[in-house]
Amino acid sequence: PQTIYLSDYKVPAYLVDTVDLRFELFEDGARVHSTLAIRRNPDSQESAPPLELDGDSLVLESVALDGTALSESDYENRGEQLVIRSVPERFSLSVVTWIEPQNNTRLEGLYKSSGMFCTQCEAEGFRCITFFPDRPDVMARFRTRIEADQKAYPVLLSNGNDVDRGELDDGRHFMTWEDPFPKPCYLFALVAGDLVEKRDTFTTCSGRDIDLRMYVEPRNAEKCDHAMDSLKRSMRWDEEVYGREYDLDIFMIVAVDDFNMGAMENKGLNIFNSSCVLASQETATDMAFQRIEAIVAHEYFHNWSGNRVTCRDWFQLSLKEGFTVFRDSQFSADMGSPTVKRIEDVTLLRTAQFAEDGGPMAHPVRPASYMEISNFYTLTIYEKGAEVVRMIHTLLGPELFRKGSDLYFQRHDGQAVTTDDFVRAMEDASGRDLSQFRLWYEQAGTPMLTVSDEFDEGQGVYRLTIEQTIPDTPGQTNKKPQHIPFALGLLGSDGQPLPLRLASDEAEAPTERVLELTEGVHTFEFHDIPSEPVPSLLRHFSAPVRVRYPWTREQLLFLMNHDPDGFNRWDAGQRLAVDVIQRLIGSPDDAAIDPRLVEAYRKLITDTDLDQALVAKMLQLPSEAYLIELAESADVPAIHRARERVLEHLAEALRDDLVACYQRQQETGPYEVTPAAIARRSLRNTALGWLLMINDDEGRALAVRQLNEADNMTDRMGALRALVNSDYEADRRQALDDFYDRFRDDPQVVEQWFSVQAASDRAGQLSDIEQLLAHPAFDWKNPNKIRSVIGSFAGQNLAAFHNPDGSGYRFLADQVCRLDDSNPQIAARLVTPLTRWRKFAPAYSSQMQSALERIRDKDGLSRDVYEVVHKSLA
Ligand code: B3K
Ligand code: ZN
Repeated sequence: PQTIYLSDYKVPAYLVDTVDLRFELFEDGARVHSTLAIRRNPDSQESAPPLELDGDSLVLESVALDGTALSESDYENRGEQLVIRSVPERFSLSVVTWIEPQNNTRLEGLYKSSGMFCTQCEAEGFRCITFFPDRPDVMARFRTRIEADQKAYPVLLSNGNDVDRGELDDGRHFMTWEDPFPKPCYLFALVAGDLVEKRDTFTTCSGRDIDLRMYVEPRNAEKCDHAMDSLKRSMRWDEEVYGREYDLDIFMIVAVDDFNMGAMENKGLNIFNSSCVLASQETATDMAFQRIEAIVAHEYFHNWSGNRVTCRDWFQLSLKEGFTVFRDSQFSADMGSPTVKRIEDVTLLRTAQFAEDGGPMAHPVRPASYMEISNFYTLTIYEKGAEVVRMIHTLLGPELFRKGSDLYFQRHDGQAVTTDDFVRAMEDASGRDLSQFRLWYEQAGTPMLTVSDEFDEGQGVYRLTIEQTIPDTPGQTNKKPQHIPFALGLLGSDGQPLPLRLASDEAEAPTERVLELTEGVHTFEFHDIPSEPVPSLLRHFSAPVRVRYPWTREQLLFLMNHDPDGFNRWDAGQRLAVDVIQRLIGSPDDAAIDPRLVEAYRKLITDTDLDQALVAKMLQLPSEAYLIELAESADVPAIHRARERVLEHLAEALRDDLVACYQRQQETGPYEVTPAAIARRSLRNTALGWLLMINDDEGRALAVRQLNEADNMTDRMGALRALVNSDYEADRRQALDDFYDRFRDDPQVVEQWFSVQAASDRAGQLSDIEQLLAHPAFDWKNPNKIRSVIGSFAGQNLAAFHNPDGSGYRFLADQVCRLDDSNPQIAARLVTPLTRWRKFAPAYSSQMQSALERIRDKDGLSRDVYEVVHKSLA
């Protein structure tokens, strides 16, 4: 496979003004008629370049130029490209292709899912539909006519407004859609199926009524309300916070069962993975409700950050993804608890994105090269990209940031632009110089900040020294220091925040400051400090960096109790727990568990004055994945045992408090998805899980009762998970069987049922996983099922996956090879846990390496998997 470089970017030689599409949909295939209005790009330097159109898996039926059929000598069909050597300055090109959506298992382009036709064109799926300059800087106005059997496909949808419809012979009908906004072809969408429609309306800030429509299979008709409400909240929020009004008259959402990703922001016609949009109290957990709200918002926000202003090329992917993730996380923070949302975002970043940034696939937020763009929809592009935008927000402050985003949208509306254009708009609106800040887009790797301090009692001066280093990553060494906003506070011995005086004569000093690090080493002096303070570093996680500082356990306990920044209170608890667990790894000495940790947790469980949403988060011990990320040379079974020992120790010591906490949190009113209610359920289910860890019979009885009486999926799943992870084997079996019988007809719930087993060290040993793969509800063509069994096993059931005999690795390699032919995008994603092989102790890493080699040696490896495996072994 070829490597594509950003430095090779050239403007397109030809532009497309309009695209006229006609789809004839049949059971044995689809005929696509496309007519393009094409002209030479005045900005292109090339003289009389050939016309080159991208194509993939297309059967070419005919080509005509300005109405005259071309013969095969007039063009060259190279399979992946259709080349016409000589064309006029301006012309119309008509191409007819034949495709087979019913056999499309890659789920890119036009394919079938549960009997309906649907599309996924980002990044390069449109070329699987027809020949086209498939690059985001070619923006055209689309008109789409869909023809299909009326009975099987009563609903026919595409982007924009419906402008015509009618009946045809043989029981067929058609519908025509027109999208007035020029767009890149990756935002094209088509849906045809037997779907029910749910309607609502939204009145925009300028008083326009927007028709909101959701399309789902009839059995899902009752699962649309939450997404619809989330959509309306998103539309209002984007008007209020970013001044962005919706632009078309219709906004549609469609739910599809077979989907490679979460959802897709096609103009006016968002397509969602069913699991990311459908919800009811009985079938979706609180986490699912929150995820749906966030994804609906994310896709909606793309209408401006992505669609109205799009990417020039795929190296700029974070332009739309990083910014839009930042926007959706601001939205979720506003809808719920900002501190909890920050904790969740940082947890994902520190476990998964830091691991990516420290591994063989590390790449900058704006990569310089790739082989397969599908491999670059990564945590770095999305989550680190969002952190980079957040840092601009922190450096500029909310008002200037808003000025910058207004300027960006106004200046680039209708254009395909770069991350540099985004930063320039922020600079121009604020007057700030972000030239050094741009390194965040260019340099990969997680910066490490090493912090040291000294207190000069005589002078009342506290000196803080911060050194920044950025590790080498593939292809990048000797990095330059980056511009890092570092928020901090200092706490006095009474726990009160101290004024931060950077000069001795500073009168009104704030108790929190954002220091700006730009050099390798900085020293800051704080004056009038009465006694040795406890520093609260990197508040709100103001930059995506690691911090090294020699915290004592006393300091961490102090911060857990006193830090006014909720995020840092949580973080202090995590650091303390990490320290306790790490001490235990490989040591059998139970007495080593610090009693102060137990007391800190007792306080969390018993003190009802604390913010319960934060308490629910603070009770979660650092995950195995995070402990692995922190380890030098990870021995996963040892990490797993140490963490379990701490959990069991805590559960035993706090047993009565846990029962009391469980009872106190009993639900009284009707089910609600509010931060307080979510926290209540989370606390209860945590208590239950801990009690079952120690085989507590009262806990077992509570779990069984909760399972039988639950009126919502959060409680049902909480009880099921607790039983599945317990030693009560008979109860576990019974609970799993009952659960399956009850929900066997609901694919989204069956996916949760698969996942809770595959992720469990009790119910998810390799032989169990093999049984799950043989289960009638498992489906090799459905990405959700693959993720819920294979993904959960390799990504969450870490002790089983890292079985010292290497069986987990070989298993994963086999599944990747099996999926490589049918769905390369999913296969490449599944490889991820193996790519981290260098992170593990030698006995493990050598076997992981062999598993990668086993995949490498498969015949006809896809470009997707090839890139990941070769880069990992390099
Ligand atoms: N933009 C889509 C991602 C599509 C990826 C295709 N390989 C979803 C999103 O980020 O909103
Ligand atoms: Zn997105």
